[in-house]
Amino acid sequence: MTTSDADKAVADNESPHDAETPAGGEGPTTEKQPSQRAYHHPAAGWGAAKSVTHVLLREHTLIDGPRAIFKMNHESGGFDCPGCAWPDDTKGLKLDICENGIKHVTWEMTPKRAGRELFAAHSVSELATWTDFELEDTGRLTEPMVYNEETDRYEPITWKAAFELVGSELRALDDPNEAAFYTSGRLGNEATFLYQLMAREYGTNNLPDCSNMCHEASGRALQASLGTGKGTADLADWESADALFIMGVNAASNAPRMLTALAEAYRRGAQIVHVNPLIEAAATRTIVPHEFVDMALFKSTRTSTLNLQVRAGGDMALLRGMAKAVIEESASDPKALDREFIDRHTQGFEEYRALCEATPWQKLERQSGLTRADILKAAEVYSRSDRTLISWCLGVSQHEHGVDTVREIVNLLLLRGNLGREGAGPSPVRGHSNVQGNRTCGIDHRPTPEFLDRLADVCGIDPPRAHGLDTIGVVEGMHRGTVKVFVAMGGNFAMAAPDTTYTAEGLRRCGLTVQVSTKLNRSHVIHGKKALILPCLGRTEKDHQRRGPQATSVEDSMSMVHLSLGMKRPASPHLLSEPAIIAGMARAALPRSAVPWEQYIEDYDRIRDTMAQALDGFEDFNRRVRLPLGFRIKQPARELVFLTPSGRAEFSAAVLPDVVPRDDMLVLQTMRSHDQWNTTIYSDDDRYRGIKNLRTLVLMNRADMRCRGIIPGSLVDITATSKDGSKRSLTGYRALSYDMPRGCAAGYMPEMNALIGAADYSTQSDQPLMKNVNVRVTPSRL
Ligand SMILES: Nc1nc2c(c(=O)[nH]1)N[C@H]1C(S)=C(S)[C@@H](COP(=O)(O)OP(=O)(O)OC[C@H]3O[C@@H](n4cnc5c(=O)[nH]c(N)nc54)[C@H](O)[C@@H]3O)O[C@H]1N2
Ligand SMILES: Nc1nc2c(c(=O)[nH]1)N[C@H]1C(S)=C(S)[C@@H](COP(=O)(O)OP(=O)(O)OC[C@H]3O[C@@H](n4cnc5c(=O)[nH]c(N)nc54)[C@H](O)[C@@H]3O)O[C@H]1N2
Ligand SMILES: [Mo]
Repeated sequence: MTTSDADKAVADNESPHDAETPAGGEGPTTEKQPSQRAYHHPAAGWGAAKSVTHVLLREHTLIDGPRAIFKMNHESGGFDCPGCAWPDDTKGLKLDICENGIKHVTWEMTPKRAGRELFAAHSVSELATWTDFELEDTGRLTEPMVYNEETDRYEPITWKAAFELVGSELRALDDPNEAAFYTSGRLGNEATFLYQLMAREYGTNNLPDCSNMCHEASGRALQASLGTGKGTADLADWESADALFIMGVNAASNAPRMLTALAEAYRRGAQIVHVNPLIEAAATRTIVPHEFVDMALFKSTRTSTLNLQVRAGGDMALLRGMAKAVIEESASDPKALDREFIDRHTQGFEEYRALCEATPWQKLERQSGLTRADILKAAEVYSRSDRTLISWCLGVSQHEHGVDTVREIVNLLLLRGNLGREGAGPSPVRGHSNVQGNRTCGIDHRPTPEFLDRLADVCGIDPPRAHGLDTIGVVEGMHRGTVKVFVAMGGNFAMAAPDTTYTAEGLRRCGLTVQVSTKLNRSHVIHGKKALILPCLGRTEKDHQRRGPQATSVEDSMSMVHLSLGMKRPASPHLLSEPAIIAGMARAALPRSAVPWEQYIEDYDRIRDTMAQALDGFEDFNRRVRLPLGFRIKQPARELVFLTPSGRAEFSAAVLPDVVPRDDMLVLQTMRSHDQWNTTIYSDDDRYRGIKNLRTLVLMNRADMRCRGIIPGSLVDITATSKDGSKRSLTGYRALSYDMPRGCAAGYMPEMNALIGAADYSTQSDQPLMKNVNVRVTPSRL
């Protein structure tokens, strides 16, 4: 069961966009015909190897590329793969690399340069007409640039003058809360610590980050249930679990190294249940990337024992159904529940049990989109397993009731004591390679009083106590005129945030926008009245400071912290490191600062010494981070210490939401293709889903197409209805039939952010509803 329209080439190639709605996000312009053809090969393996060679050739990095790759993720030295947050092998990593990590690294190492000549030759209005692929394809940024309104061009500026511009604009604000400091999850821990310190010494907690769009729901749910914002399982647990539930993640594309863990799990006889409206490549078979013998023999391993195609947002009903089945089973078999664990370590079980018992099967079937028999199959896998691990990503978190669903995951785990022991526990797959470290090191618009007290003590600052703005809040603030200066440490806010037009208007209303970046993107050409581009070193590059070469640390999805050391010559001699750029801005904005910014930059060990005092779990940071595999941040919930109000793990008892779409609506999810990294699009192909030369598409169930009079491969218009009743459309998208439950639809981010209204965020997590867009799809009026 994969794509149904095998071998079908689709005709026509008209311009896909509604003139009024700038979509952006496009991949390369192509004359090639779009096509859809079922993908029958195992994930990773030779398809991946071929694709890697293609990328290395295109980027002319055949020599440097492989050398860098062999340095990646090494236990002694080397840099951390910026591709994703999957942890490195606990046994000492040899060559667990993946196609997409390699693509990501070579993208940074491109020999192309976006220097001053580029900006002299093209006005910003002209650059704004380029596709996102074309913008990034200009190569690495080389020196600081400032926008000149008169010439409508970016022009070179010295670092000193650039910092002074940031400083004077920040000093001129009436209220520090008129500034916002965005982080994309690439930023290393040391820079992260300095960044939040600067914002807080300056006087604001306005620290929006990409996590607001990603795992905010997971963090809040785990905090409420277990008193920790993170998962408790580590890679060793993945290696010893005997049942793994993989929910709402496209692992073969977005966390490819998980394939290795899944193949190993299959070989040792573990059960692997994938829960996803789509059967993604990781739910089939793989050839483990570093097993060269298997590659040579085309020997693949299965990575799934059961696939459950839930309806969009139907996960919570499935989980509750499983809990109901386990509770029902306990009537005849008391061992079905771990009563001792429940009694000793949890709170709220009776209420949860009553809720499960009171929820009728019929409702669970309708809301999950699965049959009772399917739910019971999953429950049986769970009941028979001694060690269960549940993993999830955006398919769970980017929903209205993401927090309740993650709490339901924990509820289910608690029933059988799947916490605080080997092979068990919750294990969210994080996104950006250091997004988890960003939170640990202080990027949080809702910091706790304890965190701020300690920061004040250690750093001698007086941080503000009021909560700050998150991503949604910042865009709204820009519109109201209450956010005037926007600083972005990496990322591509203009494309990543929902409601593309509204976000763009917001950015344009700012007095100053500052983008610290490696490559040109949409957020540089949609800017405030004044605008700066500050180019920084990438993670692969050498960072030389006064006291020698510097490494920075990162934290992976499973709380392991280790050092990352760049080894390539910087793309330009004028680049500064991210810590140095932050220190430069901070010094200019805070001339009387209590923080020794210059000393910190001379030697990052000094930043780490301060972090060791200011942050929980970072004791003896400089020594421990130099251990061969780094160190694991202590995880109280893992030790069955729960920092919750009751001091126990707390069952939640949330009402099951109604997720069935009304009338002729569909629930649209916006996802990544195989060939993109968030807003960076490498090509218009999506190999594992069998799609070529097409991004302006919507995948639908064939029956849903038929009853709307839509012919597979034809053009359609998509109209979304926002929570506030406003409507947004994309026209001329191509509808393809795909194996997924009725009522669901899927297309690509970031293009489809144009459909998501500013009001469309979860009331539980304030997370934009990126997997939960209510749309009507109709034959195109084009
Ligand atoms: N190569 C590569 N790697 C990446 C990224 C990248 O862009 N490219 N991005 C990184 C980042 S920042 C992140 S956050 C992660 C994102 O990793 P993913 O979460 O895999 O990201 P998406 O592509 O949005 O895919 C969402 C998945 O959830 C499924 N899904 C959608 N709705 C539902 C639902 O209601 N229930 C269930 N059970 N499943 C659902 C979709 O079918 C899809 O498989 O990946 C990280 N790694
Ligand atoms: N509709 C929809 N929208 C989504 C999502 C979705 O699933 N659907 N997913 C959301 C998620 S999970 C996330 S994480 C966000 C991603 O949001 P962001 O993190 O804001 O976006 P990215 O595309 O990852 O950022 C890419 C840019 O980062 C810069 N960059 C790359 N490396 C470095 C570096 O080392 N340092 C610095 N300073 N800059 C660097 C480059 O200039 C590049 O253009 O998007 C969100 N948006
Ligand atoms: Mo993310």
